[in-house]
Amino acid sequence: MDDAALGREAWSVLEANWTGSVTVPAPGLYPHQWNWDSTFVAIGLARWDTRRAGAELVSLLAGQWRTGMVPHIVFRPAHAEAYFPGPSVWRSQDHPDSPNGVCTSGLTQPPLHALALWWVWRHAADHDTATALVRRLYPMLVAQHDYLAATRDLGGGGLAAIVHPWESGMDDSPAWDAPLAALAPVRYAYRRDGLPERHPDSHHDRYVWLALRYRDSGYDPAYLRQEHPFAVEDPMFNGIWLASCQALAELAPVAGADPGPHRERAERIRAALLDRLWTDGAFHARDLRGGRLVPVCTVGSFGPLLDPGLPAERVAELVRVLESPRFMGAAGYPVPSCEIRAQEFDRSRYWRGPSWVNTNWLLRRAATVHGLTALAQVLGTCTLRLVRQAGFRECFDPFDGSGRGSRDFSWSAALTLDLLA
Ligand code: 2M8
Repeated sequence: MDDAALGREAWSVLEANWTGSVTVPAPGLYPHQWNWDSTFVAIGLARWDTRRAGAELVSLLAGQWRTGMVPHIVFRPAHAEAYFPGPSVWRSQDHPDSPNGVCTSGLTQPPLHALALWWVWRHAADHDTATALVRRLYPMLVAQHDYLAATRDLGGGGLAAIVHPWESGMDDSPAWDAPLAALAPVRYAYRRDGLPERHPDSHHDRYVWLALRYRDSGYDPAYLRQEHPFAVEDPMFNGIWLASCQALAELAPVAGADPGPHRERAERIRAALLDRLWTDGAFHARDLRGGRLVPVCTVGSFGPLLDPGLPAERVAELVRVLESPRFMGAAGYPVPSCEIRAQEFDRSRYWRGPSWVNTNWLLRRAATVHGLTALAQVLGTCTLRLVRQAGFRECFDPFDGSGRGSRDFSWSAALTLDLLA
């Protein structure tokens, strides 16, 4: 299939998943608006349709809480309980800080929003629309970053902690196995049907149990600090936050604001990443409750590469790991979501092995900011080969490139549009 035909197919997926105000991740399985999915959709649309890229971010931020937290799901009322856990589980409307008239979850996802807004602004065909968008969204993104700094620095070292695997966007990554295993065994009555490969063992029960505990605390920051049993500093979440701080610094003058505080925060995050998460030639997640670094390396380990200011020797070490047989060197199709040599690696299970278009895009962006053009080229070309061969699937087998999970997946289509540019 030539580039033009692939681009047309990507557009038709995005059209089909567009509700008139938001793009849902995939038909059927994900009938609501998901947080980082919408940021990838905005990135993909940036060069082609400034208004719709902006609308995607605006509709997502309509779900922002008064605390600054941007929720991981913004529910569409017509499909309220079509996904579990739905609004009746999260009960956002009972909380005084939730937005009026919008039902959301109570968790967040990687803070890619400022980078996505910068991408839209930087590539916009319609410059006036993009400038107005920056002025409108800038204060909301400042509030988001302030929330992370004030409420999520549970380790006290300058990084944001995730309090649930869903917050990582890489739900059942082996990086969360040990912190989840340390939880008291739970059985929860509800289960989603039909997806045996996605939630092995009793992980899904633990996900629901963790969400309910947080909800029952009243989404209380003090509960998170003192009692919540899952708190992890993830290098991907924090690498994305750092890149978004740098993006906010670039956008600040457009909004008539001072870029200084964003630059300073980016530097603090970089220092904390190096100090707290670096070991054995790579970044590793830190389990704050277990008090240790998680040994397994995943695609999340490369998140801090998004920082152009990462010291050169660290960049070189990370790229060595990325290109080694632990990741790209032994995979036919980059980048496996877990290192291939790990016992937990599973080529067919969701975030435990398959390759994903969104993380490939992030690593291609990281390669670009470090001037690693050959690596960026390989990541772009191989990702396009995946979608050409297997379609806009949710994820892909890293050895043979066959598709896994949902079909017609929005971020796979949207980022294809960007890669074709
Ligand atoms: C997956 O996560 C949801 C929960 O948020 C799920 O498993 O049901 C992840 O791949 C996540 O990254 C993504 O945002 C979401 C929607 O595509 O699906």
